[in-house]
Amino acid sequence: MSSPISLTEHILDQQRLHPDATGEFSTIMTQIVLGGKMIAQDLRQAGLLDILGSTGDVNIQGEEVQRLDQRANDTFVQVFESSKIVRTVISEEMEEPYTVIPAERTGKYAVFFDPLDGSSNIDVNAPLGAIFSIHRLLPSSSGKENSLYLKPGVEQVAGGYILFGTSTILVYTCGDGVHQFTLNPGIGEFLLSASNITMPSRGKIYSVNEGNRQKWSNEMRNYIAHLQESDVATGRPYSLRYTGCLVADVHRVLLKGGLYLYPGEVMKPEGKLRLMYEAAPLTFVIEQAGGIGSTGFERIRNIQPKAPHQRVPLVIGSREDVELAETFLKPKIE
Ligand code: AHM
Ligand code: MG
Repeated sequence: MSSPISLTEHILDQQRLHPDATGEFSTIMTQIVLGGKMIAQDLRQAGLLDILGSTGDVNIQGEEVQRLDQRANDTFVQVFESSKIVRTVISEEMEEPYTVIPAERTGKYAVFFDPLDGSSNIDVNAPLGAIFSIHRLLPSSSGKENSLYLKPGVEQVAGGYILFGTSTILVYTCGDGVHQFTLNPGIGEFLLSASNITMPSRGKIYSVNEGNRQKWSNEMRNYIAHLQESDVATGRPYSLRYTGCLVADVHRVLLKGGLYLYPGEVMKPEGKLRLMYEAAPLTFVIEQAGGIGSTGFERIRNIQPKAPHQRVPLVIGSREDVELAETFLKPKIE
């Protein structure tokens, strides 16, 4: 039996592949891991501690902030504050980017994160996630702070997620394959549980909030109807699975194939999910495993962001499934 590889060792091994690396990136990854472990510990005891329920506040997204959302956000900010390597953190739970290192000092990285994804699952002991994306900044860049870190997904240095499910797992990519680590709670370490994950080119499951059907375009309704039709040759009808936690649904897609969709709606074409800390990092992971992330019209990785909390429609999963969805969803040129 081969000896277990911890996530810390894995990060350092990756660092050795880059002789010019200063170790700053590895430290950031280690901080994310620490934040993930602290949040996992909180979630394990959530029903026993007084940390469930709402704070009474509404976030930048117009959504009710849960106490655990706030606590997870504070946890990540604190770990980044402790070593002052990340220059800026941008979170779903903070209206403005948070400057860890004042502008006059250097700081090569910005981290985008969704500290607790799937908030509606908090009070019912269903899966939750955290999503992160790391961008390299040009320290000498001048111009508006926003222009330093609002970069397309294709320029991410790393992207990944933590899934707080029946076990806690961390999945990440630095553009060199997708690797999965499982938290061993006894020793408090994430251990490598799958490396260089490749996903099926086509699946049998779709994941979407079908309660929104009346709000969708005809093209979207036609695509879902297509998946629900019987056709033995193409493996239809597809099964529907939807957890209410994007990370959990995308993780299933990564391992089993198929696709997750949160489309735009006729009255809200931008959809619900956020480009920089939901769609882009998950697309980085899925594309490294052989899949595709798309809006249905264009590829997520190519979108030039205009604002930190920008929303995008998301169609993500197996290559053939997403390509077919695009043929339904792309506007037809008459
Ligand atoms: P959140 O980051 O505020 O939790 O919102 C994102 C979540 C996703 O995890 C999930 O897939 C989706 O929103 C669920 O939304 P809905 O309840 O509209 O289906
Ligand atoms: Mg989210």
